[in-house]
Amino acid sequence: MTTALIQKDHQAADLDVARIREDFPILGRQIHGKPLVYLDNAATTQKPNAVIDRITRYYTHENSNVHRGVHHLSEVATAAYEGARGTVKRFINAGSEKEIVFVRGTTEGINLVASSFGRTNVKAGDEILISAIEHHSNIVPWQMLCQERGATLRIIPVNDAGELLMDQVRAMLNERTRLLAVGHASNALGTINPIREIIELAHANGTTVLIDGAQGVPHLEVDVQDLDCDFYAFSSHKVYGPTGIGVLYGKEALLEAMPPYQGGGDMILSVSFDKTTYNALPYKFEAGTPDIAGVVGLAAALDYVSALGLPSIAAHEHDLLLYATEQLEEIDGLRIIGTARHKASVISFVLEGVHPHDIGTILDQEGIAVRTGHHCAQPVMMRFNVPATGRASFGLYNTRDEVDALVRGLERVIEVFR
Ligand code: 7TS
Repeated sequence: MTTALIQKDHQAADLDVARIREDFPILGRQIHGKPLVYLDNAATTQKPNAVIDRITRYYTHENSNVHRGVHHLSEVATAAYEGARGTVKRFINAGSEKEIVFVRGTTEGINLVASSFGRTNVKAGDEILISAIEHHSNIVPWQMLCQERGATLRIIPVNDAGELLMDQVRAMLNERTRLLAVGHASNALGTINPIREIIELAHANGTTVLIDGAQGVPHLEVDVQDLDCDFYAFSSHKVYGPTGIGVLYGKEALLEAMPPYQGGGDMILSVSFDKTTYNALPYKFEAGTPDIAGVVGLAAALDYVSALGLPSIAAHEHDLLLYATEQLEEIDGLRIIGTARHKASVISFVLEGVHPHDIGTILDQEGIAVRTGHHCAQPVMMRFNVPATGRASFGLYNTRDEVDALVRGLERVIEVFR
């Protein structure tokens, strides 16, 4: 064992995973008569009691609409909702609560920027730069925008390990590049991108930067001021919070200059048939009754993660990544797709002679949940010349025993199909 690995083990021991697992009621379930081994955390994470109970408390004690009534419950709900905005601000170290916009998730955050920032700033002949390993939600909104504006979408290539070619980033940035949008970490390969360097290069070129943080926030400490990104989007459900809610961080000056994304209640100051004036940030971008329960649930999730500490979580997940990589590499005919030096706890793989879908089905019978398919990243599959992969992705509650279960499950797959 290398010194680095031993160090990681030491840090990983910070996390009392056996106790932590008791916080997640679903982990006690049996699936097809076997204990659940949940290794699909990149798709969505399970929820701790702290989140489930917080949502129950909201609906049993606090439910009301926000920013409206003077009655007690409306004040309580508004305080909870706006308090959660403060929690998010602190979690990603934003400069102001005005910079925290609640959206449905990463997808909506990116669409908001494509629609509002894109339509006002991107014109015919301009270029938008993304990478070859993006999730569809960081591809399609830009394609739609480019089509509408007559702009060009350009793709930063990756090497065979799945790492962005940084000399290409330098070469592709030019006076026409309005926006660069890349993932913090890839959901299909696990690659952690050097976003600090990318942001610096883009800014030196006068290019605005959006980071798709869907796979960043659950695993890495994020300080948006330190990174100096212009936009950062993430989803609550991938960081142990509820589904249907997420965050778009944007620098105040940029958000201030952007037109609303949707019209409706809450986003206005005054409406008449002649003229409507818009509300201040961040409300300008939060039309309609928001997902109040989702927002307070998200804050509970971020508090939960903060209490454990992202450095400890990251060390534990890194230990699982190294252990699982070693174990999987031992399996005859198994090939890992995505071998970047810096990886989040995601392992994509193919097994010679077995379709990934069949891997998923057999593992499911053993109670093991992995994702199989293209992971909403079809261009990644094309780049690596595979139709699909199996993917195990680890969260803070996973264990080495579960990695062993995965390995036994894959041996069973081989028995059945070879
Ligand atoms: N970006 C990345 C990098 C993602 O991994 C995902 C979801 C999204 C954006 C979209 O997030 P949403 O919450 O708006 O849907 N990724 C996955 C996945 O890997 N398996 O299921 C969803």
